[in-house]
Amino acid sequence: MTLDEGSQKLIQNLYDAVVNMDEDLTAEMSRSILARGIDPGHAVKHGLMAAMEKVGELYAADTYYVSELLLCADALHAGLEILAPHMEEVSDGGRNHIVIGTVEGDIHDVGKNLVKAMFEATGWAVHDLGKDVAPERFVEEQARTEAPLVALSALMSTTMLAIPKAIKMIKDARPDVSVLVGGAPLSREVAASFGADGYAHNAGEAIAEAKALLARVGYPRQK
Ligand code: B12
Repeated sequence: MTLDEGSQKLIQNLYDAVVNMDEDLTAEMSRSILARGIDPGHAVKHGLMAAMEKVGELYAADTYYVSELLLCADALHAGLEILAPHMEEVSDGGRNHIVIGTVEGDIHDVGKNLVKAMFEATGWAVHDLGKDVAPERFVEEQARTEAPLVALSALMSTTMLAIPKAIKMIKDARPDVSVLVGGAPLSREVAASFGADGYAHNAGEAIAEAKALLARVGYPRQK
């Protein structure tokens, strides 16, 4: 999509507002973007999500710390609340469902919440079980929602061992359900050895991986 100069400036301002932890300005820019008729999906991708990638880099470089990360995530959510309901994928009624949570024993949820926000921003119906989630809860929620995909997050080398246990319970109950995993101590190789169907290194890659998983099993509501 080609944007005029004024629209490009608005997307840049949206990006800057998130990186600068300015929740109010993020909301204001999001409203201006809608008022100007800019595609909200484009604004989410090139404004909000691009900004969170930058925030991730600043965090990795020790320029930002956890408190900054959380404030940026607040700004991201303020923007998503305004833009996401106007996205095409959300309004067409054929949403894909996903169950997500941080595994048992683990209370880290910043990364999981970013992944959740990314799914929401791209039109998925997300059933978030929160953190420190017992494996049975994943099984129950999958059965309740009939979600074809379950996503597990683990941030510690100790708690990632809860992943294979949860995968076994989920697959024992429903062998056709796909499981996507992620979190800092994991890699594609480790994920595969745990029996996961998919792995993604970050929130951006999670969407493409999820779509590929659903396409592989021919899920009917796949876009
Ligand atoms: C913030 C933080 C905390 C916060 C958590 C706040 C919260 N609400 O989440 C607090 C202070 C509470 C905390 C507590 C603890 N922490 Co801590 N914590 C961290 C820290 C500094 C950052 C984690 C984070 O938020 N990263 C930012 C997010 C954006 O990145 P991310 O989580 O990796 O997520 C991205 C990807 O991994 C991926 N992803 C994540 N989940 C998923 C899921 C799916 C499905 C997919 C596809 C992708 C995906 O996408 C995300 C976005 O791009 C890390 C150090 C570090 N550098 O990672 C330590 C760290 C994880 N913590 C650690 C420890 C040891 C603890 C404690 C045990 C400390 C203690 N002694 O009490 C407790 C844990 C208690 C428990 N039972 O869980 C260790 C773990 C070591 C290990 N064994 O592996 C680390 C690595 C610090 C260290 N170097 O020692 N912690």
